[in-house]
Amino acid sequence: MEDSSLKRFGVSMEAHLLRKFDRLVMQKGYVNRSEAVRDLVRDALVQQSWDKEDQTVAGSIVLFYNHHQRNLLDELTKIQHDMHDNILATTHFHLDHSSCLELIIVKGKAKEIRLLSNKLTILKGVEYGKFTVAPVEHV
Ligand code: NI
Repeated sequence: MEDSSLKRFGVSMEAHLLRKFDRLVMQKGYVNRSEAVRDLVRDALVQQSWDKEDQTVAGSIVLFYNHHQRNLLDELTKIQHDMHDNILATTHFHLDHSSCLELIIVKGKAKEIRLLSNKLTILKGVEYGKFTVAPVEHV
């Protein structure tokens, strides 16, 4: 059984860093600093832990790309078909004449999902790729 009782601890940081942190707390709509710190810690733990273990994760891969790039659409399709077991959904948005945004919802073993994300984001023509997953089990 996890101990979920609240414990207090002191944190020291430079005044300018604290000012920036307080701005972040406000912008993100946290009730207070504690809530923001808890969120940051959870996030850091997820990032630190999920890729080391053979656990099931779920999340999204967001890709921005130029669809005029030669072979890119074929490559994107081929990779996703090769790993269809790990892909729950793919949604494509045409942003303007040449830019596309693709949202891929993924689920599977952390290692496999990481591989899938790497294969997609390194493709020539993919200008930006953002990969966000969390373990399916409670952290
Ligand atoms: Ni498009």
